[in-house]
Amino acid sequence: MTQNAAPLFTPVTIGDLKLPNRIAMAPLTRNRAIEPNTVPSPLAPLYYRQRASAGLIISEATQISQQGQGYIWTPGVFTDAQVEGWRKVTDAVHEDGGHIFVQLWHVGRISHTSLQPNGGQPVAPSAIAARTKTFIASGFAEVSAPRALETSEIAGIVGDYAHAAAMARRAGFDGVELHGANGYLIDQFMRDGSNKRTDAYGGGIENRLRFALEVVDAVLKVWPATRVGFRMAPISPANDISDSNPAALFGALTEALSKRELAFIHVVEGATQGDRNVAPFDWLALRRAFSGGYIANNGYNRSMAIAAIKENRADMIAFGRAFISNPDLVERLRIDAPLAEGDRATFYGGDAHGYTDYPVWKAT
Ligand code: 8OZ
Repeated sequence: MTQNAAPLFTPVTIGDLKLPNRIAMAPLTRNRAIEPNTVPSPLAPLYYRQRASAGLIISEATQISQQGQGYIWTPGVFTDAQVEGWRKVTDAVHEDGGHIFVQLWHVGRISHTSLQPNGGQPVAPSAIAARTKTFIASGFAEVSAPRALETSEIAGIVGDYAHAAAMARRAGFDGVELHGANGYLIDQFMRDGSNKRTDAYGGGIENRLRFALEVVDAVLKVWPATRVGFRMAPISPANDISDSNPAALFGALTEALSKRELAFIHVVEGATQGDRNVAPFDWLALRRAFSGGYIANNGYNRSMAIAAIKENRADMIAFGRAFISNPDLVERLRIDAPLAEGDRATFYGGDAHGYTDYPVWKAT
């Protein structure tokens, strides 16, 4: 018997936004921006419009600066041309009644000299290379060895976040999500496997959270807290990241975000795109520690999502890959229609094929 999807279709307030359902579109890297200036693809307005029935869309990860880019063809939100491209996206989503936050991203050490300003080294809290790959013009490549940021450089990066946040307002986004997950710069500062600094940004938890919270506070000068969210992946090993005590670290982070009354935390439960049970973790403790909304992500199917909302373990459920191949995922979940499989070959890079040409469900 089909499980009733009604719990997913109760309205929810996130920050000050009243959203019609509990289904969020997770950030999805699709690598279709136009180089050399990483302007959103002319296809992006249609792609996002097709998915505007999501209660909330989080955009693909979007770099805040050239230094923040780590993969070819990912969009930025720091130049006028990028803002113009994004404006077409936000207009399209709003015309169809949706809401969209931009995900602000700095990759830190997950980058390659070919993408960095003047071909320089990627930057990181410490000069420790991640054992992982990125993709560049010529295909997959080992990430380049990073250099450790000087203490005096950090304020400039915080300023880049504030600048991108202001540009996001001009682009018509409804809010911003800070990408604090998956082993990128904010996560690199937070976790002790990648942060071996001896200045005020390294050492104990308070110091390792300093960069993340300076970024949050800078963005809060540009946006009200009701329009700012934070994505974290407390136990994910994605991009070779690790920490000796994730419960303490992410508990302290969540408390600090709660004090600032952010709109939501968006939590990758388990290994990103992988095992939800990669390590034990008390997700409910994070939910309880946080004053705003809890968006749960990672490997949820229809029945898991319904149960999580019914049992009040989350306010929204973010679906990632299912949204690539099912633009009408919201309707399919409602009527329990089968989900289309995505074509991996067109996930990252390419043209309209595998991007804007997935059909909506039709009963036969
Ligand atoms: C897949 C490929 C490249 C980047 C993430 C932004 O994991 C990403 C990403 C995902 O957060």
